[in-house]
Amino acid sequence: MKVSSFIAGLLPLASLVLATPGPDPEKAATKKINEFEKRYQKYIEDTVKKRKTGCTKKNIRRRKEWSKLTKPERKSYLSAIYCLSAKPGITPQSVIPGARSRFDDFVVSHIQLTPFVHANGFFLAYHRYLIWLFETALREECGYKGAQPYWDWTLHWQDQSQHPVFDGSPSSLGSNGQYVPDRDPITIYLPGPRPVTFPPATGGGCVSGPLGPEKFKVNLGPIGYSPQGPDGGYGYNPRCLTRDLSPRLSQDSLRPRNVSFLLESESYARFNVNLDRAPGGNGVHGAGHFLMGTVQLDTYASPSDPMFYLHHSNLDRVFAIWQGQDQEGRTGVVWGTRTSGNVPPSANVTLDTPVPFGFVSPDIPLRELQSSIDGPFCVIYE
Ligand SMILES: [Cu+2]
Repeated sequence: MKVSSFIAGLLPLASLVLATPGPDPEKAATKKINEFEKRYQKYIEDTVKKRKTGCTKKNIRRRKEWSKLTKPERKSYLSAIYCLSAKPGITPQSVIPGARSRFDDFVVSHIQLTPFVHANGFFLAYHRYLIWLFETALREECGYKGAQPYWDWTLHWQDQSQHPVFDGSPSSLGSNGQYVPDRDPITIYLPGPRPVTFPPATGGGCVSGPLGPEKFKVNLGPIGYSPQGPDGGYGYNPRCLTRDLSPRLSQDSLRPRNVSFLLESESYARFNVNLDRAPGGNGVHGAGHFLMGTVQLDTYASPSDPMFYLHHSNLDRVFAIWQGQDQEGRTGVVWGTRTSGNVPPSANVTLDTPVPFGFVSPDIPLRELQSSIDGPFCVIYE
């Protein structure tokens, strides 16, 4: 080889080595998120510290990231999930014949209300209160002492199977599903937008660990894709919990940059739109469901996997952080209509519009479900 061509061959390599590394955009986004989070936490702590009644420093529920819980705390959350799944529910079998437990009552609320509480004016308030009700049931009916944990998608955005919540150990919420080859893609039918198709990913079968087939069952659905379960997915369809983790969906939509993009939304309307739509991918809401595959692709019965509550708590956390940048200006604001994706078209919501919950709670006016430390709520995300 001639010396000149040898040097020419090295040039691209040299330019790689010599290029000064630019700032890592994900690190910069994480820093931004942390700043937003600190400002929010300071606001909440300062506010509840001054209060003598209502939501105070004493009774506030401190929600933590799953990996920040001690192993005994994680196991006590699991025990409460088992307890709720073993308790009789309040859903009339004449209405939803497949519901079998208190755990299923919350799945039923979501099934019945899916066409009215997504991509619309009720979305954030409905899910905020559903989590609160679920957490309250774990505490008051199953002796759970802690708060609802959350799953910060950005910690392992490159590969969620690395998150301790999915490691399949006795202190996890189960593993990825066992790999099942040669599966068909799943096409989901959402109320509102066009159908979306998801190719099979890295799992597809039953999870192992604490939510494995011998310890936990999914009773309802599928409803949002075919083949549906018996009675259109409302019938009794006991089966193992499955998952199908997709690193690609996570990498596309759950990077720190996606979260900082959402937190930078300048209006409530923008924040709502950005939850479900982001440049280059899905919004963080959809992506968090979709990347888990199978059960989480069924919009209706998605609370059948306890991960639903960890995902939605993190979404609620991002909402609370966004509100905490300007609590006065960002509570008491409304946007959107009463139907999912406004299909069929419906009236705009107002602060007086009752938010529906089905059997798990009476309807509650939207104005009472606005702030994470007023009305029924008393929560801080640590
Ligand atoms: Cu939902």
